[in-house]
Amino acid sequence: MGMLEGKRVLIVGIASNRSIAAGIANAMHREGAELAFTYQNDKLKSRVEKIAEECGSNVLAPCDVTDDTEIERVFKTLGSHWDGVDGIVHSVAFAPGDHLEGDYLENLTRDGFKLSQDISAYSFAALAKAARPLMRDRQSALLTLTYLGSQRVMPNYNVMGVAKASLEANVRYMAAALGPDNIRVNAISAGPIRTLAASGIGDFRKLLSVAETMAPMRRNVTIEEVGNVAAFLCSDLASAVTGEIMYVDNGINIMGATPLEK
Ligand code: NAD
Ligand code: 0WE
Repeated sequence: MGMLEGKRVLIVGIASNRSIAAGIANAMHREGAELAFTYQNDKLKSRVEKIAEECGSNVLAPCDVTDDTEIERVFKTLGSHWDGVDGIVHSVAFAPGDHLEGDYLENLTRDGFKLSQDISAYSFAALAKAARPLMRDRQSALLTLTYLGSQRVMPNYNVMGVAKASLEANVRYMAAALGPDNIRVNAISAGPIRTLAASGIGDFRKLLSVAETMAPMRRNVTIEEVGNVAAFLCSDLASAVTGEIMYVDNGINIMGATPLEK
């Protein structure tokens, strides 16, 4: 029996079949979960539809996470299909492109800071707030995606690092608030992966090759590997795990320096 048999999970954050959320959806489908999906805008609708179909789902709703009424509507829609929700995967981040390069302060604006916090950190709590009535008292789980740039300074990650630090603190405060409702809250801190969100980044190839060299496993992570850990964290096998930031990065985060060349 799959580890998510009988679980109903909402996937937020698919933009293509390379999205981390697509790897998570596939792993969760394989493990027996019933899935629903959101898409950010009409441009992405057909791609998400295709992945939903491959996962045996036709439950789809638009959701731009900056819009409270769209968030509300998602759970109205879900409430009409399902009597409750057992999991939400939040795989969403955004900062203005010009903020993800060069000197942090030179390129920082009040609006860029606000928008990155809104989309990348607040939205996780906003989804939890709206979903709480459907998720309480059924061994449910919330999961988000973060990156090491929250804890260490990574070149060019800049304002996103600050937003991810906020997201990770959100995980802990949400875990403390929702534990009494039997809702767990965790994050996966993934190593770098080539997705749409990464394709806009100059020198991402270089970052991937540095990561491969630094990682104890000497390779980069795949969306399938992230998907497997996501399925575990949203399953009852992880029933005592909450407030946790779990690294799925082939060990990069433990290193103090790159291995010395021979
Ligand atoms: P992706 O581009 O496939 O996914 C990002 C998603 O964010 C897209 O589906 C996009 O539609 C969504 N999004 C952005 N603004 C939105 C808004 N206003 N409303 C609704 N959705 C919005 O890229 P990805 O790499 O799969 O990113 C998913 C998550 O994984 C992000 O939180 C990212 O920070 C995190 N992450 C990525 C990497 C990496 O190297 N790719 C590493 C660690 C963590
Ligand atoms: O969280 C991210 C990236 C999220 C992201 C990506 C973009 C590109 C397009 C947020 N906003 C935007 N805005 C855009 O206009 N990652 C973990 C991937 C990533 O991005 C980096 C990285 C890594 C890793 C940026 C600089 C350095 C490393």
